[in-house]
Amino acid sequence: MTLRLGESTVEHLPGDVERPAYDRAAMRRGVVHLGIGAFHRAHQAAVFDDLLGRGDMRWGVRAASFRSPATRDAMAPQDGLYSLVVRDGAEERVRVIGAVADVLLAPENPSELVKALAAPETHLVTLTVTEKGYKLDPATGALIEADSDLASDLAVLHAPKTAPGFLVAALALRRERGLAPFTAISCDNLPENGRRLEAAVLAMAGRRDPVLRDWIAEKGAFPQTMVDRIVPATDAADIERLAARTGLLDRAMVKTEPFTQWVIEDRFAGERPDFEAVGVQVTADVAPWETAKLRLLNGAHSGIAYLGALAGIEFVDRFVMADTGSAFVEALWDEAEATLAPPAELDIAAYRRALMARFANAALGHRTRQIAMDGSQKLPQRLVASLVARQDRGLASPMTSLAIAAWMRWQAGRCDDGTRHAVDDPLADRTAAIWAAAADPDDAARRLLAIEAIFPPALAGSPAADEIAGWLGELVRNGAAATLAAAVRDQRP
Ligand code: CS2
Repeated sequence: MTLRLGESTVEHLPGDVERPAYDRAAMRRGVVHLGIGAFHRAHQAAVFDDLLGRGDMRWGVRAASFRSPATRDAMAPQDGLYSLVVRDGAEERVRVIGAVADVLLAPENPSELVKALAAPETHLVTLTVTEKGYKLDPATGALIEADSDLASDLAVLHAPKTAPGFLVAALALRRERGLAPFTAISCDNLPENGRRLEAAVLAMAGRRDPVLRDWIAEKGAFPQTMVDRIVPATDAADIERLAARTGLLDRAMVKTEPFTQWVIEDRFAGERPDFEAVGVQVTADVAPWETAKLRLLNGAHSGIAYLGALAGIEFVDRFVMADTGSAFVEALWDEAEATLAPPAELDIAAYRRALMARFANAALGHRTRQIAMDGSQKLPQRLVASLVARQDRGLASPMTSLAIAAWMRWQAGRCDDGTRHAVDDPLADRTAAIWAAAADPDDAARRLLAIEAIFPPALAGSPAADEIAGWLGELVRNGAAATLAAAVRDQRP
């Protein structure tokens, strides 16, 4: 039987595997992370590990899961240790990360998590709770009161259920105890993620106690961030391959690319690490970075996800290795780029070249279906924003429209070869009902465009709406592969 990675076995690892060079027993726990998935383990946790490695022992992480016990159950027997496997083509580097002290399961013991958040040594709270975890209506920015977890947190907060609920409960406790608030750092791919988190927390706190609300507004800090690293879901083959290489079983490993970027707005409520020393950019204005990343990287990702998954292309690298795939991505980027005001330090041409190479990293195994989930939450900032900005200037957006139409087709639950797939999206029931009621693809497109949480009302009846409806008809009639090929051909001069 293969031994499990953990404190007592880490010394058995082969010499080329990096491991924590600091004394984990001396690690304090200055960070609480909400939503420990693969992304956190490959991104922020690696940064805190770097800080610990430099001898600043304040930045160990207590992490929490909101739903499944899977991560806790994988990490607890490993004393929180896990491998970060960085793949670049044929090269692979393995590094054991020691920054995660423990993992709490929020629904199992909510008061333990509130206690951790309210602890005097907690200075930073980082969040990766996905777009839907903020419980805000994307169109209005108001709390989604129909959400049952949110309604429960608005009624009583002794056992919170939502991320904003936990933050408010803990901030109330900190205020009672005379402690400063922590800095709450949203690391989700949302525009103005810090403002949104702040809005959710203030709205909830205001219902409970206006004095608490004002205290948070005055003393709290919710910096904006841009986070970037491609982190495909780990599968059983990855775990076996790593065990064969290291001799130890690691059920919490994550695989990723060499590239990593974290830009944080310079806005902190109290103590913070020397982020700059470990490559994090701390800056006055994150928005231009965020917008460029959302519209270029994530916009292309979503287009690739829906067109690729419909056409039966399993991986992102397979999609961009085909001429039609890379031509589509370049044309989509031309459309998006025209809507950006990038920071002076960001060379968009170089960024696009690097991005295409990142997408083409065949060692990652990044599944189009992984990216396809939660489209209703992702589309507005990734694709619709560019489309609307272009329409305002009288510009057509054929590739952006095609990507949006492919999302619509995906929501129907059938791939081009006729196989059915589950639509993993908070609005899946609504979009399925639209497809069931629609007379034809044109009608389906019009009804889907009327979902105000995704599309601004001004889009209805516009030339862009006609273009989307036209593409949807073609996708249904001819399939994604043929539609994509024709679209790219028509683009060429
Ligand atoms: C992806 C992102 O799954 C998705 O929606 O577009 O997770 C993407 O890989 C990251 O934002 C890269 O930084």
